[in-house]
Amino acid sequence: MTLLDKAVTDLSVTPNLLQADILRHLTFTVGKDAPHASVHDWRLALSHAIRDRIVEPWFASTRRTWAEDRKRVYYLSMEFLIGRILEDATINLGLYDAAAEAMAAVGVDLRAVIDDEPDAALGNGGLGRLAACFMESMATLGCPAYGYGIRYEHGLFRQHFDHGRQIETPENWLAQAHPWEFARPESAYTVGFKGHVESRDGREIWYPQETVTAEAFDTPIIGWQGKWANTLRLWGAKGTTNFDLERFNRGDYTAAAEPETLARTLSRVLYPDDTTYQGKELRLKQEFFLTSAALQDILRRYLSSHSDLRALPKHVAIQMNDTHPAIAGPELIRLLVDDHGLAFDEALTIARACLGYTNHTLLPEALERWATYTFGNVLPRHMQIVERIDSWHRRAYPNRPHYVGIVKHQEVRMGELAFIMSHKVNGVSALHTDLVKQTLFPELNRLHPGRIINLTNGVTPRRWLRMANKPLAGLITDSIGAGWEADLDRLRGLEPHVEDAGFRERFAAAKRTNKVALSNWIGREMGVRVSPDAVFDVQIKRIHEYKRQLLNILETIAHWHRLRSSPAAGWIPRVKIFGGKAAPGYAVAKEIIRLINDVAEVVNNDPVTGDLLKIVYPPNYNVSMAERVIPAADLSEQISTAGKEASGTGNMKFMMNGAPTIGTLDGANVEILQEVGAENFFLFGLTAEEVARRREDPDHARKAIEASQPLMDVLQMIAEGRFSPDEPERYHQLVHRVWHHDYFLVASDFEAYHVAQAEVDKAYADPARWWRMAALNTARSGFFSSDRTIRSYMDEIWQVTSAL
Ligand code: B1H
Repeated sequence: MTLLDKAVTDLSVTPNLLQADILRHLTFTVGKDAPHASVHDWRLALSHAIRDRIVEPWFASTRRTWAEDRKRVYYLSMEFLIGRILEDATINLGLYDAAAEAMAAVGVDLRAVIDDEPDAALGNGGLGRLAACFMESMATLGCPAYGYGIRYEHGLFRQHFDHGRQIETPENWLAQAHPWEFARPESAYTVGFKGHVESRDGREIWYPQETVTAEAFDTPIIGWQGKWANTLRLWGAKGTTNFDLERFNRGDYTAAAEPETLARTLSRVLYPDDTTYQGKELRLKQEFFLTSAALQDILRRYLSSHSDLRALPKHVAIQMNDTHPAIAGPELIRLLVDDHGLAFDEALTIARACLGYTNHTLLPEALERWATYTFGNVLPRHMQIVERIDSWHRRAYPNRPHYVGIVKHQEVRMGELAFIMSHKVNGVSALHTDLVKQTLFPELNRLHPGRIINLTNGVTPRRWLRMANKPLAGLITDSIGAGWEADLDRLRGLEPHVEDAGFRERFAAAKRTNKVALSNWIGREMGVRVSPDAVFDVQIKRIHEYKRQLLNILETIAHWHRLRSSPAAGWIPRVKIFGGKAAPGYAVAKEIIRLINDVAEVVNNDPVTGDLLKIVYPPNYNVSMAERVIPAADLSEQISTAGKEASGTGNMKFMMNGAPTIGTLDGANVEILQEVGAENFFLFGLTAEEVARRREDPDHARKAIEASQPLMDVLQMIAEGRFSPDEPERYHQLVHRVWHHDYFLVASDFEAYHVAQAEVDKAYADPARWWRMAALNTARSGFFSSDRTIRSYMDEIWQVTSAL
């Protein structure tokens, strides 16, 4: 029996053993006596008992990778939006029932323990959550991998509402003990900034002016059924030297601590921007901090068992999650040339063979470009290397249609840098990848045909179905047997069942269980009573103009207006659920938040419409809220302006959980529509091509508004202060923008959306039709497992095989 097999069989522990371990940890790790232990104490004790069971498969995986000299994947990302760990780890180890029993035996409710864990919110939205799903899939598939990120002391800000307005407060997830990580102070690297470069004997020597130490913190990531575990290694920044004792002794206490404080700012807080980029020096430093520490660690590990750096690409695949770690190209070259004495061209070839770049957005405001002044100041040696890469590329590909380059108009363009330094570049949905080829990198694509490939995103079904939706997961297993969690295409086996009225009733009952639980939570948290008989219509994601929460709320107002004019017309009740944060500096997005809250206040207190329409916007949307809301959703709002949402991943989670989409032909919606069939999807709106054409008419918004009486009425009501009676002019600018600066085509898509929403009501009124649709969404969601995505990365980019 191999160690790995032993580790797996050891998982079949009895609750009694687990219970003994929990008590042992409560006593000796947490230092609490059971009669006085709080839920928090029990959570720490249980987490340690579960972590103990991860450590063996984790070691076994690492040992196996060394013993077999396997190629490793390194996933570099500025964000890992992990959420909670305890429940996911417990389920992947197959210990959920044992844990529930063990906790019950000591009089504690496992659910309360699980809900006590703060989210690890080290990310903004889709890009960070994708990295977390990928980590779980790589562990499930036995792909030897490390995630590299930053251990932010403060993750994404907490949101609350004050009279409808978003207020941000710092998040402090490390205020409580964090039981999942192992500090590795012995794995530390020096990272430099600024200073100058000297040439000596044909060699360049960088003398940084500032240095910080990157210290490793490791969190094991356990895959499905505990067969494999990988490491998420997050870097914390600290001062290179201890604090200045001389100054301290002189009584200059603040100055003595200053270098330390400055160093720590590097891992202090996550930038709260999602798809907008600001050219802040600290951000550039964070990006280099992560990348340099990761690459030094990768080379150290490689050189501990190999000597020939030219063979690096056979053993190392490095994936850049967007351009945020794109400094990896120049940094790898620098390490190979300056520290290990390779020739520039050789280093360049090695780096390109190791690196891959995933593009996540076309939005011009998200494309990283650094002023050469800032870049050259913070990273003088890298500036030289970037220039050299640029001139190499120009010489190697002289046949280009017109000038393409990395440095242009005194800016370093990170997209071009990442592209040129990678052997593969990928988009995240079929439509997005086409647009990357045609609009973002047309010249580079012609120079390097075949380099751009598509790898449509996916999400992990363990967290997003098995864990978050136990009623539906149970029904699936009852219907098609166990094992679908690691082979999601097997959900197709549900298709024959959808014709069975009994199955549809059970499917509806699972959904209802989730809706009742969500209603109770909404009642407790927000003091609003919502009926589980209503259609739960959900839009949860970052607040952004292109995602068009505004379109949703305008249509909601139109719907309310119609309900009021004939409240007895046999309407289907609706609950409109919103969730999401706006970047703190994004004024327009914050205005949309306030409008939604203002409309909710009026609509929820309208005795005429009563239960027919409720609007709820629970504050502080995060991963754990998504886990509550998505399983209870009837309708998934995916209504971005076509061509703007690179993929979307929330859309896939709703589909898996049996919520049909109302959506545009954007991002992965296109593929969802293809998989599920047009009769199970509420499609509306302009296509990406039509959007581009429509914008050429400078009068598009006015024409659309004048052609739609409902939209005219809605804008009129808002402008009159119907939802802001204390300040009637509050939304004048917003209304003005819809009329005159409607870049995201809210007006042009309004009527089509309104019609699609009416079709939703019609479908819901026919339970056989609705539950067939809902169940087919689940049955046909197999393609959207992140296991499928990761298998493609392994085959098409990383050239690595599973160790299982
Ligand atoms: C996505 C980002 C992003 N695309 C800049 N780009 C950031 C850009 O901190 N920054 O500066 C942070 C995030 N995030 C999202 O990626 C896309 O909008 C989604 O459509 C996509 O599903 C997701 C994962 O691919």
